[in-house]
Amino acid sequence: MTEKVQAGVAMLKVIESWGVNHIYGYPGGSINSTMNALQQEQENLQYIQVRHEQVAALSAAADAKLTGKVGVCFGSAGPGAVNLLNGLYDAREDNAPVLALVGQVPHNRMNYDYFQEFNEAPMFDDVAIFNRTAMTAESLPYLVDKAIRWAYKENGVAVVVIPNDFGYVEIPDIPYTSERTRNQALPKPLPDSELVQEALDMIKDAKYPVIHLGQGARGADKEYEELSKKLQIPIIITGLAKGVVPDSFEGNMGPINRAASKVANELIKKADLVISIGANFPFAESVYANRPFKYIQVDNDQSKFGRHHHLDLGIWSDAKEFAKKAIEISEDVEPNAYYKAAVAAQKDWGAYLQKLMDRTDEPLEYEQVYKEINRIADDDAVFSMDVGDNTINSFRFLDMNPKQKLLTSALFATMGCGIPGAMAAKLSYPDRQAFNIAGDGAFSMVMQDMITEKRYNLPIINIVTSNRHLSFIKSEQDDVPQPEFGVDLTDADYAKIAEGMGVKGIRVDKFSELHAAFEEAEKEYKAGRPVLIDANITSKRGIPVEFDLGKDDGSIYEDDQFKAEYDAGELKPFDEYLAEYSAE
Ligand SMILES: Cc1ncc(C[n+]2csc(CCOP(=O)(O)OP(=O)(O)O)c2C)c(N)n1
Ligand SMILES: [Mg+2]
Repeated sequence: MTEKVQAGVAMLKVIESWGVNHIYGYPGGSINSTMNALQQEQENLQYIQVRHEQVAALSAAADAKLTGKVGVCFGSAGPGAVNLLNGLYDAREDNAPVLALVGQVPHNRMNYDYFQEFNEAPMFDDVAIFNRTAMTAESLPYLVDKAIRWAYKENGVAVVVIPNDFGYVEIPDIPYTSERTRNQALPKPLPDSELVQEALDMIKDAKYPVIHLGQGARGADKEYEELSKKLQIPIIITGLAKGVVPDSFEGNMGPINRAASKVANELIKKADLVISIGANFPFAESVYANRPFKYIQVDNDQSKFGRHHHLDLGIWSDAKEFAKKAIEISEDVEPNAYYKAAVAAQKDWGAYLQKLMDRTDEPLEYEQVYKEINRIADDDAVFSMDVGDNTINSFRFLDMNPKQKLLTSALFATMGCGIPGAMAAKLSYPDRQAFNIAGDGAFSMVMQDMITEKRYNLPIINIVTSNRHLSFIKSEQDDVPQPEFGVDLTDADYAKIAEGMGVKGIRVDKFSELHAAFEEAEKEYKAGRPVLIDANITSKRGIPVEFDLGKDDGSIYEDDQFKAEYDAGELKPFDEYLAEYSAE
């Protein structure tokens, strides 16, 4: 006779079979059969009790972004389900495979306007690529297996709604997983040599070519460094490609747009050819859609061709394979003025940032905080970066290499992703150092979950950059004719709040206290405990380098008032470098 197993347990066994070892969520009456199953499976699947369902979904999304493996979260019917949505949208926007289990009232209570009963399907329809309600207990494990397959296939969110009573029902204990057929990697598209040759011909004809590298090039750092040098083409990157080629590589000009380096923005304005490699970013319409450069796009997904700019050549290829082929069939380009000028300009930009980081006087500023982060960061650290000015500052000041990893809510850009990302990093990679870097606004959206760091002994280094403002939005208000309004924050002592949750909190008000604070924080996390540094910085704005300042011709770097405001006397327009090296 076939053995029996509870449907909820069978469902969890399917999830485990896909290599998942932890699951984030929050209990509720309508998900209690899953809680019952989690209790039985606790040796095989760790339940992480968060304090807000959005943290569960954001953490699951972060797991997936970090490891490529499906992340799993759950919430109860009605309010729990609604709270999940924020993190699920983050997963959708950043193409992260996530499974969300959602509670529902017992099936025989459905459609009677029962307590917390909602028609949940329409709510998840937009965010999910797979969205089903279990109709029988027997189908529950089967349905979850199918949902995981869809999450992987579409790199998106799969939702399974579970009428609570089904989870308790005894069903046949037979294999429900299809996981053993999973490890069949998709073939990588190889580039057509003729198309690569066509691209090389276009590069030869271009005066100011630029490679725009996205995270599709992860793992191809050596190849792109080589290609950049060989063809004398500077690289600009999308935000998520930070660390794909090391920041120390001379040809890496950093990201474009607002959270950018000066030189990357200048180069995109100058470019007559852009070669985009596995790159996605949300600002194409304003940053480069209407610029008159020629455009080559390399992507492993042909449906993405042409989405950012009119396409002159599309090459369906894996990013690394494209670089290898281009290196193989191209000839070396002689060192030229354009590449030299870009390298020199970027060096000066780097020196400018370093000068700001090296300041030793008061008051405490964010650059000094980043210098300390760089000082204590391991060479395979994970930086979970929340949304706000830290987006700009992390791109500029973190000194990253390809072994390290930056996590954020990139396209959805939700505040509150910092703690969930750092928790996911620590749970997925217990041996790697994890930072949460968040502004005071973003931190206070999810700070209750410091207690989750404490509960599970996740030694995370939490850094709060307290500037008592929503500075990122304040700057936006400053850039248009409107007064600042609603962007100041009432100050709080986040170190004390941490202490109240049993986490060591270190408040830093002065630069002179900063070094010691980081030393103390290091001791704490090395002892296996989370720690928080509340860095009380000023509300100073970093130098704006984005396009829409009305000075598209580079003359902003000749404006003494602008340069004085940002302590940037040494910065000069890119054309000056070009003139210098062309005259050599
Ligand atoms: C959930 C959510 N609400 C609002 C926003 C809009 N927003 C983007 S950045 C930002 C300010 C962030 O403030 P803070 O965390 O203090 O960082 P700061 O910019 O001051 O360094 C806001 C309100 C958002 N991205 N996400
Ligand atoms: Mg702030």
